[in-house]
Formats: sequence, C-alpha cells, structure tokens
Amino acid sequence: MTNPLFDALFGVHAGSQARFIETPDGRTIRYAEFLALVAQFANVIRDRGLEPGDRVAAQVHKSVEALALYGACVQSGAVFLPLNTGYTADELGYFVSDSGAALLVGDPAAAARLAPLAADLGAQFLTLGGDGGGSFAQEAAGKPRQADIAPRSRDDLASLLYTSGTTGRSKGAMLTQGNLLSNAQALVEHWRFTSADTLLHALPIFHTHGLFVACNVTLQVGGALVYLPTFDLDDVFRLMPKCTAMMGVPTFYTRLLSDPRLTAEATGNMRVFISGSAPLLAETHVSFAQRTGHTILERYGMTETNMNTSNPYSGERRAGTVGQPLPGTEVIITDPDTGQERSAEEIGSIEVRGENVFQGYWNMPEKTAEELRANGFFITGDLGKFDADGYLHIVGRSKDLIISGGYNIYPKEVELVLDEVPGVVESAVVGVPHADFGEGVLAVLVQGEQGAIDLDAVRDAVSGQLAKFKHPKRYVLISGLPRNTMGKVQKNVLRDTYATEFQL
Ligand code: MLC
Ligand code: AMP
Repeated sequence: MTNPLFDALFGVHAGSQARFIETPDGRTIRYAEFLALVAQFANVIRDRGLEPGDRVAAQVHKSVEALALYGACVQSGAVFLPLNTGYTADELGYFVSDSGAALLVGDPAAAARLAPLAADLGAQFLTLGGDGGGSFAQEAAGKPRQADIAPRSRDDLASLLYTSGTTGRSKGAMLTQGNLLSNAQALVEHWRFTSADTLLHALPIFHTHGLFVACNVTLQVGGALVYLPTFDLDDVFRLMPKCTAMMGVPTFYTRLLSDPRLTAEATGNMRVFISGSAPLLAETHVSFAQRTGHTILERYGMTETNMNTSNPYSGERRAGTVGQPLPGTEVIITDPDTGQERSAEEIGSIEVRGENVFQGYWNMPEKTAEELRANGFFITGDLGKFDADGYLHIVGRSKDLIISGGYNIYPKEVELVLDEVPGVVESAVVGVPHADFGEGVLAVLVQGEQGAIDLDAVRDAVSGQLAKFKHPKRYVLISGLPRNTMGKVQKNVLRDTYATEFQL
C-alpha cells in the first residue's frame, strides 16, 4: 500500500532542485528543501505518538512552515485541520474538542491562551510562528530530514475542514485523499497548469481555496508559488511580472481595479486569472477585461466538495456564470421540495456528485443525511440554473449565509451572541451589498421598552466571542422586525431596506 496524496503531491518531487516557493523578501525554497522540512515535521508528529487518522489542528499564520505542516500531516497519515487565524479562543475550543484533536499547533504569541485550552481538552500543544519559529520548529530541527510515509488509501481521511452551519454550530467536513487528489488532477487539466507556471498566492492557507485549489494544483505539476502573507497591492504589482497565474476572491479583483497600476502591461506575463468563493459581478469581469485584456475565469466550489464547475480555459468565459461541471463531477438542478431534476433555464437547488464530494460531517450523521443523499448527490444550499448552452448561473442561496470577502458567516451564529446582550430583545443579521467585500454584515437590533441598547456592550460581546470578519460592520436599532403571516422574520425586507448602507 502507498500514500496516494503524498506520492502525487510531495513524494514525486524527491531530490528536485526546482523552485517551489518564493517569498516577497526574495527567499527561494526548492522542492528538495521543502520536502526535507515536511519530513522533519512528520517525524515530530510521529514521535509525539500520533497515529494515522489522528487530527492535527493548526491555527498558524501563513508561512512556508505552515504549508510544510500540511505536507507533514499527509506524510504521517494525520488528518489536517487548519483553522482561520481570526478565530477567538471560544471558537477554537469548539473545533479542538469536537474533532478530538490529538495535537494543537498555535501561534507563539497565543501560547498563554491556547496551551491551557489544549491541556483541558486532552490535546498536546506546540507553537509555530509566522516567521517559522516556535516549539514545533525547534523540535523538528533535531529530526532526520527523511521520514516514513504512512500507508494510506484514497478512502482515508486527509483533512477535516470546519464550515459554519445554519444552526450556529460548525460542522467538520471530512475530506479523503481521493477527494483532494481527484480535484487537483481535474483542475490541472482544465486550467492547463504545468511546471512552467508560477502562481501568485495571496490567499490564506486555512481554507479550500488557498490550500487545496492553489497549493495542490501547483504541487501536482511541480510549479512555483510567489507566496505572499496577505493580499497587499504593492507586493502584488511588484511580483506579478514574475507570475503566470493568480487565484483570488472577487475582492482581489475589485481592489486591483481600484488601483491605477492595473494595466495590460502590468499583467502582460499572466496566462490566467481565476476567481471563486463568492460571486464575481459581471461588471467586474467586463471592467477587468477592458483594462487588462484578460477575461477572468470564474469557477464554483465549496468546502464540502472542492471545485464543482468552471468556465472553460479556451472557449467563452461567460460573465455572471460559473461555467460547466468539471470532468468527473455531475451537477444537477432539482426542485427543492421534491428533489425532482429540473430542465435547462429552470431555477432550483444545485446538487453535485463525484469523487470530489466529501464523506459527511464529522460526528454528525443526521446533518450528513440531511445534505448528502443516499445516491451520492450533495445538496449544496445554492440555487441556480443551467442556461441553454450548459453554463451554470448561481442565482441565490437557500441557506441563510453571508459571504464577505470570500469568508462565510452564518447569521444565526452572530444572532445568538447578540441576543444574549442585556437590552437586546431580538436581532436579525443580514448581508447587504458592500463595495469592497461583496456583502457586508449588518445587524438589526430590537430594543425593548426599558430603553436604549448599549452598543459598546454589544461590540464587547461580539469581539470576545467571534472572529473579526464575522463582526457586524453596521448596527441598526429598531422597535420590531418585519415578519410574514407565519411569524417568520422577513430578511429580504431588511436586505432591501438597508441595501445602500455600505455603498461608498
Ligand atoms: C478582513 N476583514 C473582513 C474581511 N477580511 N471583514 C469582513 N470580511 C472579510 N473577508 C476585517 C478586518 O479584520 C478589518 O477589521 C477590516 O475588515 C478591514 O480589513 P482589511 O485590512 O481591508 O482586510 P484584509 O486584511 O485586506 O483582508 C481582506 C481580504 C481577506 C479580502 C484580502 O478577507 C481574504 O483574504 N479573503 C479571502 C478569504 C478566502 O480565502 N476564502 C476562501 C474560502 S474557501 P478592522 O476592524 O481591524 O478594521 C471557499 C470555497 C471556494 O469559499 O469556492 O473557494
Ligand atoms: P465555503 O463553505 O466557504 O466553502 O463556501 C462555499 C460557498 O461559496 C458556496 O456554497 C457558494 O455559495 C459560494 N461560492 C463559491 N464560489 C462561488 C462563485 N464563483 N459564485 C458564487 N458563489 C460562490
């Protein structure tokens, strides 16, 4: 038995002196050097007593070492559980406890907070900093630069990625080696990646987009990453002439468009710009093409499914659509009530099936059964239609979800925190158009007769419990929420009422 994901993404580069990562300060890391680091990290995981299948939770800043930790989990057979660096200790405690992680790796600056949390939950704790330092790296430095490769199959879990849920509780999506590998292979072919590509990588590496789409595709072909800690426009424009491809959320593209440095010349070396994680406005697509001559290639994916559809590489990249199903993935539109398949041009629930689709939610068989049909189709919670030419249009969501700058926020999770604040009778959180983030989080608070809500107390409660990207960017106080005859809050009315709150 082998380890298919390790063999295809990492093992295949053994001894290669090809360039893998270039950092903005000019450091180059070659494949062989990266693999040695991966092996040293895998030795730490194994020597700490973790067995294949054990979970390694990591809340670490983006660094070469953070990516090596992913490789080390694949090599040692551990299940990699990356966590948004914005999560509060409250949020983190849930992920470590729910996953039963055997090891938590955190930022050295957060050690005083995280070490006791890990100890309480029975997990070991080590640190890894954005500069590559920390106790994990120190321990690794003394280890051999080669390590055993844990035998794994395509059906074994490679990663557990938490995604928020409509009830407020996050769910761990179980992704196997086969899920990740099949998708990386499909994307390489569809987007024509080769070892000659250099990807401008400015996404975080704790989500599907920045980790599995961007890094797995590059590793699969032996390409290079220009690896930026954040999406910094100065770095992006300085380094773009060295790059051939970029993957980003729509906010990347609107920010690029707002900068006079975006020209055909600045993007002259680029072969492809790919967008996803949130809807790309057709006007962004058109303006980008006018300014640069490049038509952005939009695709559609999810944590649970990796990538499902993509506009074509050659052929029309149709603005406002997410293209056609990727090879190996079936996409159907169904009646949300009956599950019956609908025809072209009819709007319905988007369902997907294929080797890319996850195995279910960790320890949540009921949730899994609600969303993953026995016939293998996953009910995405997105609404859409195919046009007559087979292009998928996403027209809305049946799930109550806000996507802000590519991050998902479930209103329920924020409402639960707001409702606990004294003086708040009830609350409704909605996403309204935001010039930079696509959607911005707006909270409507209902105050009682006793008097005004203390907004400072509200903000304190929110900052203590929720990651910053989930914080409402605007609060509105009213005396009652609009409801329909069934008593259900009419969020569409709130969205319409406050539609212009974030327009600059
Ligand atoms: C930062 N802030 C956000 C935010 N990002 N608020 C809402 N939504 C966001 N996405 C907060 C900051 O904390 C800050 O708060 C204020 O907003 C302004 O921040 P900024 O400096 O302008 O933001 P920046 O650091 O530049 O980050 C913006 C961003 C980043 C768009 C570059 O959010 C980002 O990298 N997003 C990508 C997310 C992603 O990878 N998604 C893929 C998920 S996978 P304050 O109070 O300090 O001012 C997936 C599947 C698929 O969806 O299909 O790919
Ligand atoms: P996540 O749960 O973070 O993986 O986010 C997945 C969700 O992002 C999907 O269910 C869609 O609602 C949304 N999404 C991803 N790509 C696109 C896209 N190109 N256009 C519109 N929505 C998208």
